[in-house]
Amino acid sequence: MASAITISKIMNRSAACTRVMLKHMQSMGSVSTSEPGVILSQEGSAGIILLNRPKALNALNLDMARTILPQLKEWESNQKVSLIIIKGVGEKAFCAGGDIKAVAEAGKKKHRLAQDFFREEYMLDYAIATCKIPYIALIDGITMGGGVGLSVHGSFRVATERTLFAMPETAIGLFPDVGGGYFLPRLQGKLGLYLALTGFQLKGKDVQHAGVATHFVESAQLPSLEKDLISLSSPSFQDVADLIDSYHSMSKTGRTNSFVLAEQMEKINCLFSASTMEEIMSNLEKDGSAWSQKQLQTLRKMSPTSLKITLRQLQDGASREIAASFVMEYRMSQACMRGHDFFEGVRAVLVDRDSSPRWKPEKLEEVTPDIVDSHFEPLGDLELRL
Ligand code: QUE
Repeated sequence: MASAITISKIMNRSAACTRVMLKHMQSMGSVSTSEPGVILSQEGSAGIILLNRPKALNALNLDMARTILPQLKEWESNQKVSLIIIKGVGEKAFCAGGDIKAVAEAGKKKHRLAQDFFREEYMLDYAIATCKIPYIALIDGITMGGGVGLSVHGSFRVATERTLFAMPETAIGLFPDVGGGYFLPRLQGKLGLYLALTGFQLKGKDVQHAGVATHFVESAQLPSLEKDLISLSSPSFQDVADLIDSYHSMSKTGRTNSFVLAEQMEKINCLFSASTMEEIMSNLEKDGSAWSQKQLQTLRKMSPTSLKITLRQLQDGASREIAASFVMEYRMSQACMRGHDFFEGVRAVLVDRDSSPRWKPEKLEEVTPDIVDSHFEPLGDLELRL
């Protein structure tokens, strides 16, 4: 009897232990829960990627990237699959970013996840950018950071009235990665740099005005669009474009509205065309308008190191091929893992949520050219190879 109690106690304890371990491993993204983070399926001639972490706003983790990449490659060479659709579960988000909290935890402990996550995320983004068949991202809801990487490089990006776009990484001591160095400097004028430095959010139709989305369709029409896409037989890029165009033309939302930043574009192009962060700040100070004051307030909250490396990233990325841009960003990501601000930014914004990060260095002037350069140094054996 006594021994039975002991055994049951031990068994209980070991079950509790297993539960704790499992929970820990799940939080590290190394074990899949019963509910998969991403669901891959094939319907008609369409490969469908469904991001399935609604409670985490469908944020991308390493498991999801590892599941999607080989399937994307397989569909690309599969004669029976002629297009790929990616979407998110739930009404709130397409994909709110990467699972940055897990990456920060891993980075602090020098765990491999901090190397692997960025590498495999960028490999996936690059595969999307070079996908040989039409890739259609239905960005219905929050689309930030990592979610932008899963959509903006695809051939078709459909925004809805619920789309909320941002590259907010300078607020967490990071930089607008996932190919931001490539796509942001290719938006009109200095818009991309403005979005990158300030994390400004674009909504709905404006996401298409900016060129982040190729089309705008009301969210209520998406199920019908999806059905029609799936029904296309051996469609070309042009067939897909024609179909999405027809939905786009049917949309009544904001057809006459102008771009939310239309009135500011002249100032953005002028004040953000300086070649250093200090000059951009002094341009805004000299301009002195209410709008410029507001931008200064925003920029002063961001990591000074992030601001400077982001400026350099977009300056360099403007003349790079997309592959070279990802290689550069991987170097930057690993430099951020060696530094201070990323961990502090994640603490302040995502963990403690006190919105009071203490950046090091604290002032733009203290971020020396050597510090900036150190974010762009090659990584030897650890380089991203595409
Ligand atoms: C700035 C950011 C991110 C952010 C918030 C910021 C970011 C990111 C997330 C995020 C959101 C939802 C999640 C998650 C992460 O929030 O990059 O795991 O479920 O990924 O102010 O850069």
